[in-house]
Amino acid sequence: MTAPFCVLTIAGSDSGGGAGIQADQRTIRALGGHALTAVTAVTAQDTRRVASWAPVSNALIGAQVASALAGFDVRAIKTGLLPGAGAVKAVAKALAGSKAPLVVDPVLGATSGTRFLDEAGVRALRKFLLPRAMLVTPNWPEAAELSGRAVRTHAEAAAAARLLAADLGCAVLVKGGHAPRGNCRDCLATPDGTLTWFSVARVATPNAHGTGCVLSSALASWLGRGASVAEAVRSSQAFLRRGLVQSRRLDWGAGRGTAFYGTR
Ligand code: PXL
Repeated sequence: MTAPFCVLTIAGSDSGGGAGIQADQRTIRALGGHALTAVTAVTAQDTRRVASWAPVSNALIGAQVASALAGFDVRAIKTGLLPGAGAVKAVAKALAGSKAPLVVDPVLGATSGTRFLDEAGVRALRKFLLPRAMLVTPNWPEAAELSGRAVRTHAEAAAAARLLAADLGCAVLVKGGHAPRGNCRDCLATPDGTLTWFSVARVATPNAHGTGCVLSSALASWLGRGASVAEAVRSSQAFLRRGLVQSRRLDWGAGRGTAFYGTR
């Protein structure tokens, strides 16, 4: 008898199955784990836009996390969409008793435009959740908002990563997918000031919905198995790239299809 390898995702539901909880569940399963889920919000969306969404109550978010931690051997945790400062605080409080590695994907909004976390929420994230994280994974716009500095070049991404890592006391991976061209270059900064670049050939695809969700779930899965942060980044970047290659020819009509369809 072997125990299932449980990874908890605390994130929003994407009714289109592309990003959020659904992408997390596919990713965690593909990497051999069992996904426990704490749903933080429900979105109604297709490949083009978020038509409507609503937060789950802070109490129910906290209760889902508490049940996961009380009833299962949670080996790693990731957070994605958190719908406000109250949700951030509820999650931080519920996680207080757990020592499992935590990956925070600081989702501020959807690429299609909808904003999920307001400014008070960002402040709460910085204050209550990021100090507990092992790794935080902002993209360029998120790194800019978290650091209060412009991030429009790889040099600025590196500066923001360094600043945030020192400030927050956790590892910071500033993802390079928003760069206008060239390889996808992700920049990892650790609190001691070390900077490491992880570069991978960019995949030209319309199907890039949920890339951040897949990456952070893969990172949590690897960290839960004892990988170092650098090893987890290397493996997760490669995993995401394979997913993008495999899903690139799928025709979802207009809009953006899922980054990880779940094939091998
Ligand atoms: O990729 C950001 C994101 C996270 N979580 C949910 C989303 C999205 C983007 O649309 O819908 C539920």
